Amino acid sequence: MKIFLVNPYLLDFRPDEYDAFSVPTGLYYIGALLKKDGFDVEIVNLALQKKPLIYFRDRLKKEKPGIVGFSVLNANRFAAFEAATEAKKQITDVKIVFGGPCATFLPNHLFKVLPELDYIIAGEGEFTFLELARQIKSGRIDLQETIKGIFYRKGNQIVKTEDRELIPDLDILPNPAQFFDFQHLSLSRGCPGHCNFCGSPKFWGKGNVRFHSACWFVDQIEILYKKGVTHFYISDDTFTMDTKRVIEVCKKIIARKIDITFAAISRVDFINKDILFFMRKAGCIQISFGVESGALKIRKNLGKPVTRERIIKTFQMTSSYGILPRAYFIYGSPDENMETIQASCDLISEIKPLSAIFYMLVIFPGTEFYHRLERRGLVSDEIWQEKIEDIPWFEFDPDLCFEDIKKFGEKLRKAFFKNLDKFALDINLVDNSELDTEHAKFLARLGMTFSHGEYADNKYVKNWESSTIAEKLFTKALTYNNDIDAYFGLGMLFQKKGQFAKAIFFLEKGLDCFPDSFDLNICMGVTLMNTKDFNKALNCFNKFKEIPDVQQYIKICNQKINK
Ligand code: B12
Ligand code: SF4
Repeated sequence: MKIFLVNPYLLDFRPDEYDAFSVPTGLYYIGALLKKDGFDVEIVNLALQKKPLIYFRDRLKKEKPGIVGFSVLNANRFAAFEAATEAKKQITDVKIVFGGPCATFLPNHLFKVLPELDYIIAGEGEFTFLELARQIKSGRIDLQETIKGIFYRKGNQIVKTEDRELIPDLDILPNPAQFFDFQHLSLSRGCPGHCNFCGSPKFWGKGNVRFHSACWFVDQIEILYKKGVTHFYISDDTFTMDTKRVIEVCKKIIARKIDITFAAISRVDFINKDILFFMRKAGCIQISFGVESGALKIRKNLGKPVTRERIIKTFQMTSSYGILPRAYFIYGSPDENMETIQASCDLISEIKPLSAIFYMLVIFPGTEFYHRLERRGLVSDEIWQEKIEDIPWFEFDPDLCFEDIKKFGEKLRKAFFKNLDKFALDINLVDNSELDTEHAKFLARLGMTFSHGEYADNKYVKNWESSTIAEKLFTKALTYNNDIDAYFGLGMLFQKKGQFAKAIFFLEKGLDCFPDSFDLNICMGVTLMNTKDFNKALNCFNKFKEIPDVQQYIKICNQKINK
């Protein structure tokens, strides 16, 4: 039987946002288990399609799935409704199954607004979906009440079966990397935290953290690496929760010579020097921390009462190991005012994050804040009939208004961008020769974000010259190691400024170490063309004469030489 597992698109359009298109990891896990059981599974990513409904209709007509499962967040529920309706229109006896956080926390609403919906799978979905799919395939759907963890219709009623126990050992799940290619991984499920704005504790079970073994996890990375994936996002709520396990993961990545980079998410109170050292050596380039606020009162309101000292220490330690510390801040929380926002700005100056994301507090069903509003009768399922992705907290807080919220966001963003040049130039790396190569790579990569990446053209506050900062970072990188990107970055910077002698100086040094580098040779060739040294330029281009883009340079050089 064919099964479609669908990632619906978000309600609000996000141009060029990678995050908006990526398939939830859970769909790969479910897909792997179903495939192993003999089902013919297709992951359908509607978020990637320009005309999703037309695309989906074509696939339904051609492939005639027996079951269509949707991964439903509040933000993509309308797309799931639209696609589910289309599926029933094309294939009358297809079964529509919803899973994921929105489905888990809003079952009654979803059954009410979508007559086409047959089943909801609550929480962790793998074995529940497998049992359901087997029953649908065998035609024994009369036994549906025996499947733990589902909601279904019985006449006008919505029936919920017994809760399904969580999978105790995640390693019993087949490795999705054997069947699919992807970049988002998770080592664990659940989080020891209990933040009032987060749905994770209720979804995955409070205090109920489960893991993969280091071996299973690294096998997954290795399979994907061999298929060509070299950068990963580790999606665990708190990746560094189990220090011993994470160090074991890192040691295995290093021992198996898996040459990757990865970014992870963690909490400031689950970090130490040992874990940072091994994570860096294994390829970690960024850790995101939910700092949330600079005011302890607000952090307490949000349910994350970590101390200021701990936050500062963790940020300082993380950047000192050559890992980019990224801060998440929330604004518009209960009790927020200009003073608490100022406290966040002050904290930003102390922790010196090298990337920061600021978002307004929004709430979802399944979070403590949502329950508080429900208890006060301020929200109910009805609100989700509106075309909204989420609920901004300030709309229910008499002490907050939209104008204030806008000012809070602007003030925070300015506090970050205004000082970003200092944060980058103040980096104090640990003195450890074992990390010299990594330090150079870190500084060069950061330099690139200033010279060519997201900080090159900063729309918020531009009171610093990004190319000057980049130059300093590239130069500092070279004090640690001969780094290819640092040479390339300097070559590009000076070439762009028309300072060709300086560009040639750095590119020559780079080419001494990396004579076969495409980037260095092409940059050198173009710089030499600018100095009218076409013979030497030709030498650089000729190394890559089979590449179509290079042939135009070769042609120009030959014409100039023959003149
Ligand atoms: C990592 C992550 C991301 C990554 C996603 C990476 C990826 N491709 O997987 C990124 C950064 C891209 C992201 C983006 C967003 N995220 Co997010 N994200 C998470 C996070 C922290 C972990 C997700 C994860 O990997 N879980 C582990 C895997 C194994 O579980 P899973 O994918 O959920 O799947 C399991 C179950 O949910 C269920 N299931 C899921 N789908 C289906 C489908 C069927 C048919 C069935 C039967 C079962 C089922 O079974 C699966 C296996 O057990 C969660 C919080 C959390 N801990 O869950 C938030 C979370 C899911 N994100 C959330 C939000 C709001 C978003 C954004 C909308 C943010 C924004 N404003 O842009 C976007 C939407 C992106 C999109 N494309 O739709 C909310 C959703 C709340 C809600 N009720 O809707 C969460 C719960 C965090 C929170 N605030 O509480 N996110
Ligand atoms: S916000 Fe982060 S630390 Fe807090 S409960 Fe959610 S996942 Fe855990």
